[in-house]
Amino acid sequence: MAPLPTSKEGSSNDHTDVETKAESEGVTLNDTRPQTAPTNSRRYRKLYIIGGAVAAIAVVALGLGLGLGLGLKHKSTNYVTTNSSFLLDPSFEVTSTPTTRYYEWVVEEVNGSPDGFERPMLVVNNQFPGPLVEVNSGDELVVNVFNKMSNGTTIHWHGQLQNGTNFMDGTNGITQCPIPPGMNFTYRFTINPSQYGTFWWHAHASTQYTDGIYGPIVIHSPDEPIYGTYDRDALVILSDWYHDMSVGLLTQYLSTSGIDGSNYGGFNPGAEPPPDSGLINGKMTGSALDLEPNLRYRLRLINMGTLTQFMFSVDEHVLSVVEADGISLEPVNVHRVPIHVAQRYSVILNTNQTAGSYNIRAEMQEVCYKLANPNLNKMVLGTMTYGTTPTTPNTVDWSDSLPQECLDLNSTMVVPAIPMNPPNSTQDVLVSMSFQQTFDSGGNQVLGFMNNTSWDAESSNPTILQFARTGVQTVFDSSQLVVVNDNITVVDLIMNNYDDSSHPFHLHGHVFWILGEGDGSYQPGISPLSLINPPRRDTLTIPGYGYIVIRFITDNPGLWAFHCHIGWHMAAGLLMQFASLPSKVQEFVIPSYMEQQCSMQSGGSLIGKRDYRWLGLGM
Ligand SMILES: [Cu+2]
Repeated sequence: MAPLPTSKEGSSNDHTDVETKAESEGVTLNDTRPQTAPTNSRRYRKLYIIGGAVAAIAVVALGLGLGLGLGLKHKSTNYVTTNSSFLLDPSFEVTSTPTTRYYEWVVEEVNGSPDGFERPMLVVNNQFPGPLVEVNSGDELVVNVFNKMSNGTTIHWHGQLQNGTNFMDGTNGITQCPIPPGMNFTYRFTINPSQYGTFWWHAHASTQYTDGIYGPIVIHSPDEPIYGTYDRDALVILSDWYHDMSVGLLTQYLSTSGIDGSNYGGFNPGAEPPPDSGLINGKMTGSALDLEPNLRYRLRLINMGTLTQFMFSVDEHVLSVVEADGISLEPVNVHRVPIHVAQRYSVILNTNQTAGSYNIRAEMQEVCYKLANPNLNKMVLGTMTYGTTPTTPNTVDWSDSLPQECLDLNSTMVVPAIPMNPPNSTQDVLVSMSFQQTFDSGGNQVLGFMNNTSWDAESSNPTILQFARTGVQTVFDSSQLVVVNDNITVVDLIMNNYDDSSHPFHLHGHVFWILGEGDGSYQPGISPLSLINPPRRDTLTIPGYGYIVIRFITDNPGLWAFHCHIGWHMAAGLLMQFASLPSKVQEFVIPSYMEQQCSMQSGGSLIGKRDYRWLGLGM
């Protein structure tokens, strides 16, 4: 293994170190804005001393607040949802000159009530949804994450290629061990100069992100084909929401009696916990976009939910789809956009209709669930207003019928603006995904399987460290399905879905071509494949009892998860890995504190057996 760096990043077990570091970089705690690197000019130095003093006062205040508090387990409802923050600052400088952007994040448990029901939730810097990461292509991103929760966590940067920095991918049990309570981990990586568009970050340990640890990433670039074709940027974050902490729901979901306690008499085994509500920009009601008339707005739609596909629309406004998962598209006009978990779309909306307030609709596609919640209000509404004072809209929904349910936007509508044909494949990887009843725990436990493997996070022995220690490895624990390629290979990943539901699958560290998808099993030589500028994405939905064929190149060294992004399903085992160029993994300079933090997991022994047991709050 390569020599370990001497940096103290991420090694502290006391927040003081974080603050010292923050001060030395001119960052004040609780300042959630990105910080560019301070210069040596006197002006900056002065600001920076003041900043340090403010931070010191903040630290003392925080210490007093925590140490001499009233013994309340959670803070009161103090998370932030500021609607104006969902409109991006038009003065952000879009440039191809890279800089370093620093963020200081504190992850903790607070009480909140996004849908009116108060519950404990997990948040970054007291914000929900979490802080915006706004960068230019090629920038270096440094995020120091301090874990103030009582359980471990990791943060994953969804859609980031992490070329050469796989160990910053933030995937529990694969590229990292959970950051232990009271410790921090500094994520430091370069945004790929060729990447731009709409992304997000989220916790990647068990189902933890379901409880609120997520936020947007916007990458600007003058090279983006749609750059300059719109006037303003706005975020539209969609998510489903539960009234209980996910760990309790997960435990019940994976128990032999299932989510209803009886597995529906065996009638509906494996039914996922249905959400209690849906949110637009962190609110069930009252989310507002106050816009200016006669401008072209780029709405960046991100589904940060756990289970739900949404159908998004704005009354009386045609949406021009121009981006899917960071890939610019030939614009296509639609009334509604289906968006599954972890996917992103940008749509251009022109505020050129009669001045007024209009309904924003995010309709939860409850029909895709195995189990419905009779109390769920499926139609989540927000208000878009321009040219007048906001009022409750009385606009009506589009009258045309919904597109096919539970599937992605038709691939004929996802045409990359920069055409790229895939190279010929050199390897077929055939995978089946299914849910099966197992008798592991003496009863009928329903788990997810990729081929014959139901994944479980190796939270103290992530696969990246296994490779870093031993080089090319081909034998793994029974809970790990790993496809190893130590040469650059063009992989056709062919997956058949033996489950009746559709599933949004995400491949870490890659943009793949979608060659084909359809009903039934893939038939070699018969199922049609598209090789001329096929859609490129990082997350696609495999149809129920259907198949997909995606192609990608194993030229990015590291351990890359390929998994269903429905939180419950990943935790139930629907995850496999690609180990690309493992000889290069051995050369990675992995921060020494990663090993240190791994050795702290439950005394350093393998956790095994479904990671919810130790991620559980008070369990
Ligand atoms: Cu799934």
